[in-house]
Amino acid sequence: MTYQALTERTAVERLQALGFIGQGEASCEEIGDGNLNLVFRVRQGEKRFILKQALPYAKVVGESWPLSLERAWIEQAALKEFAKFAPAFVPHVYHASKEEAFTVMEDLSHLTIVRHGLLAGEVYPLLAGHIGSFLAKTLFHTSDFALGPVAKKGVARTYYNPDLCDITEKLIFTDPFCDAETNQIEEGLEQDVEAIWSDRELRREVAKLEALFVTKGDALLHGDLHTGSIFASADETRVIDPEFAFYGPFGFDVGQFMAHLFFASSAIGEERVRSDVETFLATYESVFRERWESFAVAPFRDADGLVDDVLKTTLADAFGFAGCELIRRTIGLAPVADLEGIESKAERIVRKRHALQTGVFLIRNRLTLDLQALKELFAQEVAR
Ligand code: SR1
Ligand code: MG
Repeated sequence: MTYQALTERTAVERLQALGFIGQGEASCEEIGDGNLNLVFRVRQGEKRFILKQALPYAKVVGESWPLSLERAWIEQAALKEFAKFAPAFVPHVYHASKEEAFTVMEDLSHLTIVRHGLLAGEVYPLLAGHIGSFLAKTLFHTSDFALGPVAKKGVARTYYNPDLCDITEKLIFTDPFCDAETNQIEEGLEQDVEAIWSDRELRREVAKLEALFVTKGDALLHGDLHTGSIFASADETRVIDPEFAFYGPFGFDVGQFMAHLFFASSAIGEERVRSDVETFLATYESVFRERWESFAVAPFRDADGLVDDVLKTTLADAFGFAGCELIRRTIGLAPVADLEGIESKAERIVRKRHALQTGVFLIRNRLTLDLQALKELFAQEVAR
């Protein structure tokens, strides 16, 4: 079947033709609230499915920004790859069509998108540890350290994802640091933004981070791991939407998730964010070390101290990537509800300014920061 954007009617027809549901009545709703895809939730009696289809352009911008449909295939492949090492943390994939760029997967509507849940006052006590564990397992097991260089290259070739990487390169590392059309700068932040744009040293550090992003193929990344890409409840966590998956630096997903924990401070407070960041990083480190001890291949496993060096570099890179993400979500194309939803203009500007300042601080100080220094930074914030 050739590609056509599905409708609520044709989404049901596809599931019937594939035998997932019968010919009788079924309900279907398009529930996609992301920037790029159509998402249909189909129900028939006890049966429930999600059918997600890629659009050939960026929905958030319109047809003027064409995008490859290949990303749907990459997304389902990444979900299956992650399921090999962390099955409890991803939805089950039932079927995928390369031609029609859709995937049929498990309906997770018993859970809530974490960003929405946090803003509504929900608490996810296990989230930070779960994501630390998910990342440590999937990043380690898709890396050279677990697979060896030949097998790793065999896996990596599925994840050639230039269009989606290009979005990240532009929207995270380029546009927010110059006067680009995609930027969305709230009135009142002009001076803060000018200061960022005119800081040549900062731009050099950001260019180093972009160079890492484009050249360092450590492991299979999710590529867009923000709190809108995670479903959770008090005891369950599932990562969705890895359409930006590609082989990139260990620190990228770690930094993205950390940045979105920082954004959550407007909803859950700095104290809670501080403890979540600590749990997240500590879990990442301990699970990565466990995996290394049991599964690292020669010659890496025989190099004393190598795992310490890898973890140290990951953390420094993660701080830098978190800094870039904080800045781009504050003044770039894809803002976050954590900031935009703050009703008082004065409070919103304070929060946005703080996000920009924290972003700059993390980029500049990434090589010397450690967990202790980060805790001190948060302690100052709490005392503010
Ligand atoms: C044009 S897409 C804008 C953003 O939405 C996605 O979720 C990614 O974060 C991307 O940068
Ligand atoms: Mg997404």
